[in-house]
Amino acid sequence: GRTWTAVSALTPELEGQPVLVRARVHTVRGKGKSAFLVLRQATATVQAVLFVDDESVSKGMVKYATALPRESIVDVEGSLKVPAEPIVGCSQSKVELHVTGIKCVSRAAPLPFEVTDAARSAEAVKKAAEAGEVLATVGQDVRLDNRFVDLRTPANQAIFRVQSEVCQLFREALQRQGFIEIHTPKLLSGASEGGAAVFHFDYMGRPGCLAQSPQFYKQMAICSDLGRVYEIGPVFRAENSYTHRHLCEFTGLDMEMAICESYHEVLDVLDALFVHMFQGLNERCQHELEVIGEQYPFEPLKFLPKSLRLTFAEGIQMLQEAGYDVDPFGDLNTELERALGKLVKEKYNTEFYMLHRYPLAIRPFYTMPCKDDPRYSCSFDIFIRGEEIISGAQRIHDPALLTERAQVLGLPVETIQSYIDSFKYGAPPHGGAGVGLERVVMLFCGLDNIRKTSMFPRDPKRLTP
Ligand code: ATP
Ligand code: AMO
Repeated sequence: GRTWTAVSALTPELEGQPVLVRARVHTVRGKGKSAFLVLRQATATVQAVLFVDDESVSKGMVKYATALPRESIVDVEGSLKVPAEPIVGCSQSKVELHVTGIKCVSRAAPLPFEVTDAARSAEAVKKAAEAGEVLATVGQDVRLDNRFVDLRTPANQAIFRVQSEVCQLFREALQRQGFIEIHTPKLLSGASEGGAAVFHFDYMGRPGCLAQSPQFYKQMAICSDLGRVYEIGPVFRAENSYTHRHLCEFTGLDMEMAICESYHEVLDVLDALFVHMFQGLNERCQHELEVIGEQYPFEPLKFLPKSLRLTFAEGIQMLQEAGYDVDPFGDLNTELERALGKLVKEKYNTEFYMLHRYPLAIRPFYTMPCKDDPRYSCSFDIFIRGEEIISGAQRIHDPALLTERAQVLGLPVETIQSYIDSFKYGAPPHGGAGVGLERVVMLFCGLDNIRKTSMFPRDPKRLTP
């Protein structure tokens, strides 16, 4: 076969050599006897030129190249030259591809929008407006309706590389700490996180539910002596509210482990895991984070080498001292979470922190009550930039107490009997947590909407593409 070169590998060292690339037509400009194309492969771009005066280039070829629709895929042969001046706007600015042959592999139909318009930052649009120029932008719904085109913008290319690295770092850190990866069923007979937000479906004539979390199964894995487990998998929630941070399908990063004394052992694992993850992202995704910042500017996340732990009561006190009227046994709404995030940042100089010992009444039925004060629970939430990314707890491993808690919270015990029974035959004390992947990426990168970090988002209004 022929030798293909990646656009990102087109550097001055290859000057004079013949190269063959397959890339998209990013932009085209015809200028009489010449044509200038910017070719793009993911985020790498290079200028390709055709001159009629070159011996292998005909008038017809220049005309053909000039008429190529943007986003078409072409095979281009040519030789690499080093231009006198760097090419402004191309990632491979120090070289230019002098074309000797060009063939369209896949012709693009008229586009729903220009990729360059979708890639524009709000800042650039504002600056242009101040100078009296109107730059086109593309609305979120139009972008999502054509997500396969939208994903081609540099920021989107970078976001999903960061997302992949989050999963990689999650796996790495947990494997290193003796966890094994498991896969639990997503077709269930009942709700695992309370009935409200569950999707029902027909399972061979019986009622079925889509998993709202791997909660029951990761716990049963601990009862089966698997010790330390984690899962990366889909989570389904029939959230009938249209917010910036809720999806109807998201990716859960779940972990569960046997513990000796307390849920702080789980927090220790999560602390090491997330510090490893943030450092890893800053090191391995430096370029991607810059590219995201060019369209959506953000400040790097502030975190401490050892993460801050505050009790829920301490958090409430901080809010009260700042003048907020808060119920010490109620849940924090989005606004209060953000307010507390701001206070914590001012006082402790971190945007990543753990809040633990939540009131029992606002936690799921499987949460272990505190021994010293049963109004509280052995549970925690973890926040980035004032928004929740993780929930977790020590679990109840006594079947009698579990049944009692389910009854108190009004759950249909018969639908979860097999789960409760799994604790009857000797169950180790254990705890764990669930992390929302899309939220981690959104908040690490300071993005304003979870749809930006979901490849094909599902929300109450959207089931396609
Ligand atoms: P968890 O299920 O662990 O609480 P979550 O982030 O999905 O995770 P929710 O229980 O859905 O949390 O909501 C947490 C907080 O976010 C709630 O206390 C609520 O005030 C707020 N919230 C949830 N939905 C909305 C909404 N549609 N609009 C505004 N705030 C919301
Ligand atoms: P929880 O319901 O808090 O806990 O979910 C865990 C984490 O998942 C993310 N998340 C969501 N992300 C996008 N869209 C949603 N609708 C959504 N809902 C939740 C959040 C949240 O912190 N079984 C427990 C976890 C455990 O205790 O192990 C659970 O599901 O980042």
